[in-house]
Amino acid sequence: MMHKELKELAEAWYARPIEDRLGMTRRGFMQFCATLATTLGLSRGAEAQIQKAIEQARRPSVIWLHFQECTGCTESMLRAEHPTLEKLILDVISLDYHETLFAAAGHQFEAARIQAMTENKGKYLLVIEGAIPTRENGIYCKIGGHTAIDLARECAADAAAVIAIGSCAAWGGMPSTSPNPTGATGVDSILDRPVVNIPGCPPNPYNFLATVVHFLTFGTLPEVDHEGRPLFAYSRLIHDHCERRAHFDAGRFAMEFGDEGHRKGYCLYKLGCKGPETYANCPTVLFGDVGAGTWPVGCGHPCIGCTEQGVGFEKPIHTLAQLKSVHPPISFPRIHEQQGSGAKTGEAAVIAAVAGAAAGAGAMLARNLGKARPADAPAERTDKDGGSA
Ligand code: FSX
Ligand code: SF4
Ligand code: F3S
Repeated sequence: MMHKELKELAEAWYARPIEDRLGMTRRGFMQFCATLATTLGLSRGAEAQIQKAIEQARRPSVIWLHFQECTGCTESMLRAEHPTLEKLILDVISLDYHETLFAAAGHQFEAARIQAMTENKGKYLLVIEGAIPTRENGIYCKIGGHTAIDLARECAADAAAVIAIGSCAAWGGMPSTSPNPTGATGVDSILDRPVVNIPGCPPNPYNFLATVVHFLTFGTLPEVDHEGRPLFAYSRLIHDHCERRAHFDAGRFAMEFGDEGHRKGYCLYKLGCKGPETYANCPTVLFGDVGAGTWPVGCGHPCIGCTEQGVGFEKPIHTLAQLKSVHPPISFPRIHEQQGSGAKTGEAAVIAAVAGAAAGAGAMLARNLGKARPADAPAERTDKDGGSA
C-alpha cells in the first residue's frame, strides 16, 4: 500500500470517536479517565481535562529502546486486558520504533528510528527498557553496531522527555545483580538530563500510561521523588496499604509456605516480605485487571521489593525486611473486632474522605474493615527472629 493511502487510512481512523477506536462505551471511557485522574492523585475535575487531552491530542511519537532486560515491561503493557489498556496505549501514543513489535529488520529498522527522530525532533518521547552495560566501553549490548550507551545518548539528545521503564532501566535491576559482570547501570547515570523512572519488574502498566497521559494533558511530566519516580505511584509504603497489614499488627504470621498461617492469609513478613521497605502502589492498583488480590502478596508470595533500589535483586528474598514504619496508621481497625461490628463500609468511606486519604488508602481501609474478625492466637514474635514491630 502506498504511503499516501496509509496516511489517509490513519486520518480516517483518528477521525472516529475514541470509544469506537477503543471498542468501549463512552461511559467506560469516561470512567477510565476518572481512574487515571485518581491514580495520578489529581483533584476533582481533572478527569475532564484528561478526557479532552486523550481525545484531541496529536499522538506523541514514541521511540522505545530495548537493552539488557527480559522484555517483561513490554509484555506487561500488552497483556493488560481491561479496559483494553494496550489499545489505549497504542492509541494515545504513536509507537514509531519498538524492537519487539516491529516487523521490519536490519537497515529498514534502523532507518525507521532515524526517520522518527528527524520528523519529531524535540517532540518525541524516548522510552528505554533495560539496563545499560558500561564495562569494556559498553560492548555487552549492541544494536546495529551501536552500543546501548551511544544509542541512548543519541536518542535522548532530541527527545522531549526520557522515561526509563522497569527496574533495569531505572537503576540496573536484575542485570546489575552482584557481581554485575557487565557493569549494568540505570539510564539516568549515563545521561546528563532528567529521567523519569518507572521501576518494577515488570512495572505496572497504569503507572506508565498515567505518566504519558500527564504529559499529554499538562505538557509536563509528573512530580518525582529523589530517585526520579513519580510521586503518584511511589510515595507510599506497600506495607501501609497491604490487605494483610492487620495481621502484621496483630502478630499473626505465616511461618512457612503452606502452613496454617499461610493458608489463612496471614502476614508474610517472616517469609521475607519486603513490603515494609518498598514504595509502590501495587496493593491498590493491582495487576492484570482481573480483580482483587492480583499482586504478589495477594497471591501469597512475599514482595521482593522489585521497585526499590538496594532491595529488589540485592537483598536475599527470604531475609527479614527493614521496618520503616513500625506504627500502624490510625485508619486501621482494631484487630479484635467481630466481623460487622466495626465501622461499616459507608462509614469507612467517610472516614477515608475526611482523613483526606489517597484513593489507595481509602480502598485499603474499606477492605481491612470488611475483614475484621476475632483474633486467632498470635504467633510468638521474639527479638531473635526480628519481629519486633
Ligand atoms: Fe524484564 Fe523490563 Fe524486569 Fe527489567 O521489565 S520484567 S528484567 S525490570 O527491563 O523486561
Ligand atoms: Fe503485607 Fe508484607 Fe507488610 Fe505483611 S510485611 S503487612 S504481607 S506488606
Ligand atoms: Fe514488586 Fe513487591 Fe510490587 S515484588 S510488584 S514491589 S509487591
